[in-house]
Amino acid sequence: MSKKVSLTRYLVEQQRVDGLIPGQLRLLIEVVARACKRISFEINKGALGHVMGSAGSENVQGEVQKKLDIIANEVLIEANEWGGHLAAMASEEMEGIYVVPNRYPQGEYLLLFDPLDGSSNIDVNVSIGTIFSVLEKPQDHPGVTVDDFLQPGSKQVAAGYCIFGPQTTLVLTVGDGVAMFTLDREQGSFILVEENIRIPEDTQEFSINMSNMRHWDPAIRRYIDECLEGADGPRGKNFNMRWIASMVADIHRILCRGGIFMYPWDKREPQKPGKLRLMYEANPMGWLIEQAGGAASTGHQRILEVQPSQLHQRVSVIMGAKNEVERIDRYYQELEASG
Ligand code: P6P
Repeated sequence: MSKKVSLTRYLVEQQRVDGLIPGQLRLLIEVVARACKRISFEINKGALGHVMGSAGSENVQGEVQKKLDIIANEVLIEANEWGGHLAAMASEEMEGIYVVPNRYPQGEYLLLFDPLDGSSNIDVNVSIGTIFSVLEKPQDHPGVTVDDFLQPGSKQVAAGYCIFGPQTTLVLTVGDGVAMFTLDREQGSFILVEENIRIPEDTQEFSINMSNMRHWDPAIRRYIDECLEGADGPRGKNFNMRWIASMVADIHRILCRGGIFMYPWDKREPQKPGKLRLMYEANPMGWLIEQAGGAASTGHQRILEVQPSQLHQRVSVIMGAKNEVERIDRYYQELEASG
């Protein structure tokens, strides 16, 4: 019977090995994991828990909020505000930052999250997830403002997601590879199931919303056309396509079996760089993908090097198999060179 390594034991042992997880960060990760467990239980109630459907309100993005969006946001805020490990939080569901109230001690970390990504899938019982990213609060001034959050993804000290599907699985990096923990519902704890996850540098499976094809940039159109030409075309191999329309589920598949995920800029809203959010979707997912040996690009630069100017800014997302991402980057460069 192989020993069961809990999330707590993994974090303590990692701390001994590489010192990447100071006490406050370990507490933060464990609190986020406990909040994800609570969110999982709420989701699993489904219609029996009266948590399905719309909340009748809109979020800062102008999107209809699902009841579970709001529940997940509240669970994460309430779980994290009193522990003394955080200075402030930012969420897709809140316009401004949430500064830890004065009645609680302030910590040195900033937590950002999409409390429930893919929520359009809630009512049809498709996997959804919580995405989180951790930054250090700048120590050169007292207090905390939204500007303290505007750090590139390369400054993250922890990132991960919890996917709520057939299993509830937490996926985490602190900069020393990617590990996966599945919730043992009998014990109520997350148990290590995989570590040192690696994404193959090549793939035959792409993930994109094909209904947007007529709106794509020519570089993306060239890449997908070549994939569709299959073995008879320039790629010399056939491709499969998957699109779950839940970023957490699509990225989880790539971490488990490889592939490339794209939500690129398109001309439907040309003033927006993309649909997905930089700070609490692309940055955490991009770091996980890189830590697993993949690449994460906007088509023009490494996602983790984008200097944020706004908390909820969007970004073009191309991430997964390293050689495929680099191919698409080349197609963008060739397009620009051709004017
Ligand atoms: P579309 C979910 O709403 C989300 O933000 C991501 O999780 C997902 O990848 C994308 O939007 C799906 O967008 O346009 O295909 O519905």
